[in-house]
Amino acid sequence: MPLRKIQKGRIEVKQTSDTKQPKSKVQSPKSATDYSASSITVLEGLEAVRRRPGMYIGSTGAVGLHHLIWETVDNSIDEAMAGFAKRITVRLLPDHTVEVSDDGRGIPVDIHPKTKVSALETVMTVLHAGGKFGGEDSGYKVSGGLHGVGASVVNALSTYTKAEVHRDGKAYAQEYKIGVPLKKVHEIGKAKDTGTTITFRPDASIFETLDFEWKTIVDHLRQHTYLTKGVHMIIKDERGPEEKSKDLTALQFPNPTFQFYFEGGVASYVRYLNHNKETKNETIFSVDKESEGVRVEIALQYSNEFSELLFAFTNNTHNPDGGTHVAGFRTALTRSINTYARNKGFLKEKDQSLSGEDVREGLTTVISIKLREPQFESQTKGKLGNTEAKTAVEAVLGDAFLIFLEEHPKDAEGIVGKCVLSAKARAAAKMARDTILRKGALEGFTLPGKLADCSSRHAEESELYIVEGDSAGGSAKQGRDRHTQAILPLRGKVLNVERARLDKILTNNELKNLIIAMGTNIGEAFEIEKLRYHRIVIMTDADVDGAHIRTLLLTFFYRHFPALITKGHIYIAQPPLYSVKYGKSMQYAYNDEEKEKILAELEKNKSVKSLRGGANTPHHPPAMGESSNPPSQGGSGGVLADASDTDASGETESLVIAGIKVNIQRYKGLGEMNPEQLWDTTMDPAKRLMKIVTAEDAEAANEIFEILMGDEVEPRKKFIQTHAKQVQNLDI
Ligand code: 0RA
Repeated sequence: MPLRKIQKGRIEVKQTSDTKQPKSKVQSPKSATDYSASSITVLEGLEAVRRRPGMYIGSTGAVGLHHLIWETVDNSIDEAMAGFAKRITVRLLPDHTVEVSDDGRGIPVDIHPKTKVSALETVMTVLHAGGKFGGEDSGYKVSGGLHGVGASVVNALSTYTKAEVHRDGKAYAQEYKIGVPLKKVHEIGKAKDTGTTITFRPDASIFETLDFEWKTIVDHLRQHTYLTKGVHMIIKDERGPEEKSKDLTALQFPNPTFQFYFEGGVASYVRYLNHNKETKNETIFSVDKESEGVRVEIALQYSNEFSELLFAFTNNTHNPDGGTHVAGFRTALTRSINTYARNKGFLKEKDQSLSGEDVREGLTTVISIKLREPQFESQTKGKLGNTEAKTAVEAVLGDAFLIFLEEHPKDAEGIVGKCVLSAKARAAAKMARDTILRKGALEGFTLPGKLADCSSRHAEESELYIVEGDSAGGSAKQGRDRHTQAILPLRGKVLNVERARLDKILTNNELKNLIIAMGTNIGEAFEIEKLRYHRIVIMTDADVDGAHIRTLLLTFFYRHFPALITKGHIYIAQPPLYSVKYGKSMQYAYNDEEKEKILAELEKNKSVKSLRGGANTPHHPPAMGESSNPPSQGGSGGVLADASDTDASGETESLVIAGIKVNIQRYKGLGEMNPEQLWDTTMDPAKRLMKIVTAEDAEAANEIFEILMGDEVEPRKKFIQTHAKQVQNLDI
């Protein structure tokens, strides 16, 4: 199961008691049109939005702020889905202003019969005007059906908005101040093209921040471009230098213009998701069809992975918990592969069939459906509930996939061959597992002999340190808090689990010990309630081997214990890289920067006294007299060398500041620290720094694991070369 992608741009309707009260009320500006009864409703609507912005855009924080862009772009995407817009351009302008334009038909400007004002004005000022306005026969049948809903909300929450429409050879415009038109819609010139441009500046009295994040925008729009085949998405960062330099994510992308265009839609998305994998069917299967008023787009491709990767969307909103469309997909997939496999003689025995699990192994799928009235099981839209979605997806996929298999015999062979192999392997693994389980190998009572368990029986306060090597394990055992900290030393390289099946893992002693120590069991037998330690800490050396073992362990958790990651149980210890000894005092540095800082401080102060207190590091240095000698090189900890006679072997560096010798020791391994030092710098809960392992972005995490762990050598090499520095702080 892939970890879920946390959707940043999802509307979450929640109580908004914490939202800022707008400073300014909606008032009709003096220059505005004379308002009739209907404009009072308009003002009331705008007031409602400003009073409870959270109800409309989820929050008034950064997520809500970005929602303004999503809402605006969604309208242009609808126009693209209706077949009219081909290009959508999003520009970040100075002064926290955003411009979204498209080359669609342009929002109509003629007088709306009901409101007696221009249709454009209605779309921009009346809550929920868009959907009704579009109507059944406006060419929006299979769109989200929400056309224009967001425009008035964006307008109400902006101090300035401008709508410009090109239509019928003319250019029209209207400007607004916190949602209220400054003038009637008026002609501003001629136009050869058609389209709509909305410019807005969010209201600082509504939002906690006005800072847009380049990466968030690029990622969101990339995904939406995949879901809208044939649309060109252009994103430009034209903010002022100050705003731009505040956005750290923009600095990562030196190019301030992004262009996305995906001819294949969801098929392009699948190609992107699989780009580092070895695939089974070269031709990506894809279908785009309507059934029962539901538009169904599906693309899929098999790789030689073991896990499944599936992204499902309804009306362009990600549904991390799946729902009826996913259920329909699975039913049809299993059925059509079985039908094909049986007909072509892939299944030898008469009653043999492939299970859902067999046909999903190594499968990458994107499902995107559009329907009129989506119903979700939760307000966060995590899970789709419409039953017609199941029927529609089942019908569309069942037919199309069988035809695909018939028409692409080579791809079909790759797919069915992989499924049959999965079934065989699954049966073998089950047998092996059953045998092992029967033998009680994973039962909780036979805790591994190498585990130095803690005395506490309360999982909430218990920690398991996975330590690289027996010697570091020894230091950790002596230095730990026995009541709450357990130590499990691991010897040698952990099995590369990316490619390993469950049965192999269960015969690997190191991993078996770990699973038994954790108490949760694995695979179908996994029970998180049985977890014996709420914090599992990976503690490896600060060298290449350490980084490798850490990555292997992370892969192991990611592949086989994703719940431990999502529930925040996995941590990475942060041992220091250097000790800097100066006279009788010592400080630890956790990276090169810190070391330089400490040395700079020494230079500046030229006094031993000023060193004490350790303001340079987030950790407190040990008190005077307490294990302040650096350990001997390569020693197993415990034997202390006198700092004054260390040699210049490259592990220590000596310099003289203000007549006093400064010794810098680089810790290559945890084993070089004695138990007290290890406790002091890395394990003491009161002082230590630990990294929590999160998997916020399934796609990104998955990709890194694949690059680092997969079969392909080239991408791995490239990744390690480009990220050599950051890999030390791999935080997935
Ligand atoms: C309703 C009807 C028509 C166009 C639109 C809405 C429209 C809305 C937006 C919002 C952003 N871009 C847009 N482009 C178009 C057209 C009706 C017609 O011309 O027949």
